[in-house]
Amino acid sequence: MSYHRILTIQDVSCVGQCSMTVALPILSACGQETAILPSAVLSTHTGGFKGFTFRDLADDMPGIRRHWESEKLTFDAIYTGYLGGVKQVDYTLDILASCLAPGGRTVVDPAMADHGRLYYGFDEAYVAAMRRLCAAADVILPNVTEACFLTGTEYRETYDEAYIAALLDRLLALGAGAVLMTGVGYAPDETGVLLFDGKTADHYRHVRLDKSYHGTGDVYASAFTGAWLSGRTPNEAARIAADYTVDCIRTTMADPAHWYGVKFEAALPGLVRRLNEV
Ligand code: PXL
Repeated sequence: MSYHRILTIQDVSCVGQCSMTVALPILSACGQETAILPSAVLSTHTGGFKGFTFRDLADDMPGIRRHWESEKLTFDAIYTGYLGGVKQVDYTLDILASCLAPGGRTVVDPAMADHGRLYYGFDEAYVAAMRRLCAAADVILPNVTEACFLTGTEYRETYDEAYIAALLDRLLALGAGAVLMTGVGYAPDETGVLLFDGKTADHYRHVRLDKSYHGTGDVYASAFTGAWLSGRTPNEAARIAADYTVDCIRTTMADPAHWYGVKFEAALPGLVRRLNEV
């Protein structure tokens, strides 16, 4: 397994099993050195808790970048998730420009929407900023809702292959190297992930469990990034991450009181075993 230094930039939701509290343990379990840059600190995530706090850390980001530049610190990959505001997105673009090692990889999860709606606090200006960030990425990981916002496409609950193909073309036209779309399924009991690089489209279909949780996109993007950087091809990493995410959801469904995130920890040993298989 190869060892790389990954920087992940996203918020810290102190409670809620999403963003940084998911990315750091998963990337570490994938055997990767993980550096973090928190873009904001929230007491909880915004999906279901009332009255959460939000500390914007955008103004710390340029100073952190300048220090890393002076120390000549660079990263083999930079993986971004929920950022929290337009300023954070623009400062993230500066960090990509100056802190990515030559040949380094950029993974952007435009975590901002689900089920046809933007998350609390986001607006069209944030969507426009996220388009700019996606343009700088090697791989972007939108769900269908995010794909619609990014491309100005009408959101549909049910769709056919032509609708997804049009979304993929429009997403790639934003400028990313490849699109790994999540939550793509054409039947009620199936979902999947679809990797498209402009030439080939690889749709990995799997069971759709009848429960949706916050943070599963973060679990998926973290496992994909970790598996890819540990030496798997993007196609293999996409499948490994999908199977892991299904495992996390299945584990969580056994505990109906656990509503705010997925119990990704219990499934980690299985992910590590899979990555150690040759
Ligand atoms: O990616 C999910 C996520 C991350 N961070 C915060 C969120 C959410 C989803 O709602 O609110 C703060």
